[in-house]
Amino acid sequence: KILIIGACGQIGSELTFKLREIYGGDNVIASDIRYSNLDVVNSGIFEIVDAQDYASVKICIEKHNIDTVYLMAAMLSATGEKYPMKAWDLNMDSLFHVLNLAKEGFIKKIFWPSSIAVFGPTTPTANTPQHTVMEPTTVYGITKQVGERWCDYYHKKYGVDVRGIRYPGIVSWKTMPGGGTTDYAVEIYHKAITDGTYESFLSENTELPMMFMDDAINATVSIMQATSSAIKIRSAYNIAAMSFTPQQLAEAIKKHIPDFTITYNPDCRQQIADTWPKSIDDSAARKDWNWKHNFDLESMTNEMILQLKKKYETVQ
Ligand code: VAH
Repeated sequence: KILIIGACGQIGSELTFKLREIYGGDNVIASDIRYSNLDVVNSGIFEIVDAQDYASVKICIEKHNIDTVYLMAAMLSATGEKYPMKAWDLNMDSLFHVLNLAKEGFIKKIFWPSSIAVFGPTTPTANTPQHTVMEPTTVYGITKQVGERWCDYYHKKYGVDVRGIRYPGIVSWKTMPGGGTTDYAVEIYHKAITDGTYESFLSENTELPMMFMDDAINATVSIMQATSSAIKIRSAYNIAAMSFTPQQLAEAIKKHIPDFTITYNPDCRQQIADTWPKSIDDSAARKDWNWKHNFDLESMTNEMILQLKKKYETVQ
């Protein structure tokens, strides 16, 4: 049985629906610290689990006979800068509880999300390699870098079958992201439809690696379905689909909404974005477990506009 911790979040919610589709609703238990996404809560088995509380996690694992855990709970980059110690405690306590439960034999397989936030201002920004200098300057990036080291350590020392992916910015329409630096790339689509204009908190030429949610979910499912011997890297794999700037994204939206306008008012998140890569080399993932993306900026924008127009029409 599968447990998703952080099932109400941007990735966790779509992962829940996808895993229920693949493995059957009764085999997938969704959990979060509160009932913050009623679509997830009301569409299958749901438990309140506090990822920072070892007993809370262990009780759920024993109650539902869980053998696989997707740990999707974390505090993201922007919020993490506001509450550094909370970000450290949440992101690290939750990882240690799940790694230790696996070490003690209660869990067989773990998915743990890393991020391009592990890279910092001294990392080569173009086609950033799988193995390179990583001096992250955000608390979130530090938790992801050290989390990768612990995952690799628990695999080598205790044989824990943990697998990870360095997600780029993720664009989705079903659930809003929370507290990220790349959230502009989701907000802009909503505002383009509801207001016809968007004030970007990143400057027009801020190029970042991005990915449509469907590709991110497919990557997550496929790395977990790969045979253990195929997973050569137990920290976390680079994956990539596209890179774009707010200006390029606005141009893609204008093809659907010609009168859409964008303005720029960079805030504190600009300093975070400036430390991250512009593009990512994901050849290791493509080689080891046949990763490939399907969506580019145009096809993602087609899908986002189509789905959000439907979503807002039903609301009005
Ligand atoms: C964030 N969406 O903005 C996350 C992600 C690469 C960005 O880690 O913090």
